Amino acid sequence: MGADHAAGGPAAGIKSNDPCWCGSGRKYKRCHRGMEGRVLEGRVSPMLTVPAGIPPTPYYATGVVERTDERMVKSPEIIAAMRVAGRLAAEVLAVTGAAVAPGVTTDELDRVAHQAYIDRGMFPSTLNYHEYPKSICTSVNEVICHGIPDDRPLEDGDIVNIDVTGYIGGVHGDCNATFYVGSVDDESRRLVETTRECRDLGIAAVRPGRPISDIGRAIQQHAEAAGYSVVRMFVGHGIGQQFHMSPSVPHYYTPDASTIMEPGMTFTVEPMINIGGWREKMWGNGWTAVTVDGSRSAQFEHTLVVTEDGVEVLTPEPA
Ligand code: EYL
Ligand code: CO
Ligand code: CO
Repeated sequence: MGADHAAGGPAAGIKSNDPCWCGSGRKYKRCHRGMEGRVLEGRVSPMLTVPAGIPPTPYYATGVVERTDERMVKSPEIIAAMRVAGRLAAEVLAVTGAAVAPGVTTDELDRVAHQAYIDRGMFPSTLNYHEYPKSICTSVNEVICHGIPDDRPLEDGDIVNIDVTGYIGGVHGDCNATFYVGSVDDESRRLVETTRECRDLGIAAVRPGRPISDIGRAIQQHAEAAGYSVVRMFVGHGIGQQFHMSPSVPHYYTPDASTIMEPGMTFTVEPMINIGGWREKMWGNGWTAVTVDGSRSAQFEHTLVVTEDGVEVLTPEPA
């Protein structure tokens, strides 16, 4: 749509039933109305390589992910390895976030992150995961998640989520944060800060002996009190030797999330919060989700472990 036809934008005074300015032959209301200002799919550069000395993920060579019988409750040895992977992933996130600026493309952010993983001996977990082509996800404005880094330069006023997952010592560490590009409007800033609070309130609800549904209840309560909605299609996930596994961690309340939290369980909390409605649609690339209504969406993520008396964040922000 659109980019395949005429360049430019709507003439002043164009009406819903007028032919669209783009030359598609469709009515404006069935074509570009409401699409102005939205993020467009860009060009994706070739997959980067990783030096041979860094042990790859089990799926890197084929793009096919084999399930194993990994337990939700990890051994002390695995938790120790996840502490290392989590700390290093958080460093990669901070290094990449520091490169965010107007005019920088999301592909450039991917190259910064890719080198930061390598510098720390990590393999980028997303690389060829189900054939995903990049080392991070970059989700701009109304992109909810799984934005693929491309040639779109960041614009002053954008918000961009950077999602980092790295593999080292046989385990994954997964974290993300939303960053401001230049000067961002007050409503977008309120969205981003509320979303960070949602993540942290969800984490604060983690306690052994309680159901996972406590997490989504805390998040949904805070998001809706602020006038926002919680994305339903994407959830937090168990993590360890596998990137994604049980349990599923919804960010809204559902009695289905009845798994009781136990010391040693490791999973992510990664709420996606929208200014408008919670509904998503997928881009033609099959990976990227955007809000149906074009409203902005923000996200923050940590990997954590349930402890005897609460929770330990495995992806702490570097001091
Ligand atoms: C790859 C594979 C469809 C990621 C996460 C990259 C995306 C869409 C198929 C979850 C699931 C990151 O970081 C994640 N969660 O925090 N798939 C992911 N992909 C991908
Ligand atoms: Co992630
Ligand atoms: Co995740």
